[in-house]
Amino acid sequence: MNALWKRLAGSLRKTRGVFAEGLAEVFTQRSELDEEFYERLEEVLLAADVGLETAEEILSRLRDAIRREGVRETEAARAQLRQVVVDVLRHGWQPPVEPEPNAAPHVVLVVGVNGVGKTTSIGKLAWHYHRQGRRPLVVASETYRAAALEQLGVWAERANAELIRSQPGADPAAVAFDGVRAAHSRGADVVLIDTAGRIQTNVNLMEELRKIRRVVAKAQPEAPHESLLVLDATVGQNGLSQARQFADAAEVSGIFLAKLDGSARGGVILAIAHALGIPVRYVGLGEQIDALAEFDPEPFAEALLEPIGAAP
Ligand SMILES: Nc1nc2c(ncn2[C@@H]2O[C@H](COP(=O)(O)OP(=O)(O)O)[C@@H](O)[C@H]2O)c(=O)[nH]1
Ligand SMILES: [Mg+2]
Repeated sequence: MNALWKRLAGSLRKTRGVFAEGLAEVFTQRSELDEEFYERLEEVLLAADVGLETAEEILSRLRDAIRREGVRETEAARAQLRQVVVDVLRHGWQPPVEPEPNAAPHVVLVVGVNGVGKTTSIGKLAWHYHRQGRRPLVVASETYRAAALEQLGVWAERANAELIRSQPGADPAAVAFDGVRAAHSRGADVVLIDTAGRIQTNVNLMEELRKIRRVVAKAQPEAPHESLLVLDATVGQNGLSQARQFADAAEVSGIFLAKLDGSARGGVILAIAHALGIPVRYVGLGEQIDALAEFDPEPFAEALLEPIGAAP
């Protein structure tokens, strides 16, 4: 946990700047747990883009815990806050579904709006699986743009993954089908399907996602095993409404929160956990191939809340 914590603390610099520093101020400068303490705390939560609804929930749980435990000192309140944050992050959380060895290929469909980090995140996931000794295969079901096909090709090569692609303009569902079949014939055991970016309000593109799902299930009955929605942490609360609409249309089973390193709004991870109940599975912590972490509530709570320079 220490290694992960150190890495998170470094990558989450921007959010920590708002969160950890703001909290340090609240907890050291205020000696009483009065109304002003809660107000200052709320300001810090909102500044990190936790969102009003989630911030109020956190404060209400904190008040309860403080009352219940008879806490009088701000330092002890800090421990209570940490526990409340862990509880919020645990809501709906499960570790990622790991592909079973020697089973049929584990199929992951990756969806989201344009530019959120889908292709990059697929590159990281392919590398993650490759490092575990799996045989990843990536599928370019984003067929509209030639540049997108090339970008995925570059990531596939870096990650030692096989690549299935077709001509620009091919039917995305047909390519996805071919990809899953190719995984069977080539002995790949993880299939990562890259889809074109789409706006959640575009009915045709949402219908296309449903078609991809149906066709993938024809290639392999229980697939896709996971539908990962990639969200961009730098857009903060806006990602939440994206997620709600995608969840309805695309049967999202997990979230990949990309660009958490470049965001001062990392508090949105609390809002996602609290409001959506869709598990955050992974976070993206940079543009490099290994800048990926599996989401785990406790080290994340530590990394978000602990004062700069402290170690758990
Ligand atoms: N800092 C940072 N940048 C990222 C991360 N993930 C993706 N990006 C960048 O976001 C931009 C869009 O990524 P891309 O994968 O092409 O998005 P897509 O359109 O959803 O496929 C690129 O410049 C990536 O390098 C991340 O975790 N951290
Ligand atoms: Mg892309």
